[in-house]
Amino acid sequence: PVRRAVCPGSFDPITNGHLDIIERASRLYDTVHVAVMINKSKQGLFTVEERIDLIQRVTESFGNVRVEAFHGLLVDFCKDRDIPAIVKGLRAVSDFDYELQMAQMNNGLSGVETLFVPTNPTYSFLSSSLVKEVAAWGGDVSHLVPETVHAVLAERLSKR
Ligand code: COD
Repeated sequence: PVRRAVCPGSFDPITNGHLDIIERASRLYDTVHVAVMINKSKQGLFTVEERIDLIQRVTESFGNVRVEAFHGLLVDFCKDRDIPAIVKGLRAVSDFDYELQMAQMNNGLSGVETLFVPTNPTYSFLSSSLVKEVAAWGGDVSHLVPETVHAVLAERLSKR
């Protein structure tokens, strides 16, 4: 049987921290679905289509990653695709409270399991929002996001 997992998130935009978790998941599972949440109440820097395009470009070489948008409950995304496992990165204890709550809620809703991968310490301080803030003020984020993302980010912020 095909072993599937999902890496969900906002990915606005994808960072090296996200990419590290997706790559590690892609070595453990046959197919990894990256699920990009559509959040109508929160406008991002990138549209969902742009985020998907960037993720596809930077995960293409892994060979087993599928990138899709979703709205509604993550457990429904999992149910529709027969995905039994959610893979999440844990950066610090501060992530743990909320992640544990979501994992338990999702398991209670549908039986889906959540597996936590400890973040590569190089990226434990990294988030999409900090990358955007630092880049917006001209800080160097080239070591924090894939090259493709860095180029698009610089172009996007220069137009604001
Ligand atoms: N290193 C490693 N991993 C990282 C890093 C990093 N530096 N940064 C982020 N990650 C991983 C984490 O696992 C994180 O959870 C994931 O990437 C996504 O991060 P973001 O910031 O892009 O996404 P979030 O936190 O906005 O995503 C939240 C979800 C979309 C996962 C969540 O809101 C959700 O499941 N929503 C769907 C609605 C639903 O089902 N709600 C009920 C939940 S119980």
